[in-house]
Amino acid sequence: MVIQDVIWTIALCGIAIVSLVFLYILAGTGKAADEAAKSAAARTARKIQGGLFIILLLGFVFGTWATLHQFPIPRQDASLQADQVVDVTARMWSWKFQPSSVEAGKTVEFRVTSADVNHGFALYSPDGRIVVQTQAMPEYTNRVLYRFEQPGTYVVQCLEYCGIGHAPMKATFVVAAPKGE
Ligand SMILES: [Cu+2]
Repeated sequence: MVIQDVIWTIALCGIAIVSLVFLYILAGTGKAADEAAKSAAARTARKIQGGLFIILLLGFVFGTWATLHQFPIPRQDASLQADQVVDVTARMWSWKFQPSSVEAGKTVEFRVTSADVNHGFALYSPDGRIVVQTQAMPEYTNRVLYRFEQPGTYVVQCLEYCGIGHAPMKATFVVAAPKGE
């Protein structure tokens, strides 16, 4: 079980416990109010409240599942089996790539880490769109898989404020045209 699965399970158990406590309180307060008021209007209001709560709850559960069940970051413990691997090291205030260019049309695994503080690794395509983004963290390697379709000179920019040299912490990264087979 990887850390993401553990956190996911804990979060789901937490949501379940909070929901049960909510339902318990809702049921208890509803009964007391009903007995005190003895009115049909109070009962109807309680039913509407309960119904709305269940609809909201189901909506949140479904929304969470639908948006998170395909976690967008690859498993960090499995081999990504990329055609090319680039080691990225961030430090105040520069980037180091090993190697410094890749070939378009083949998968690339970026292994991103930091030699000092947290940095944000963002790779912009020649037309200015972010195509790869992850955190550069000290003593940890984040892995991202990407396949470049468009050759050209890409720009790397730090997206996590890291001191006086943060804004100019840029570099270029070359994606070469595919070599003929
Ligand atoms: Cu920075």
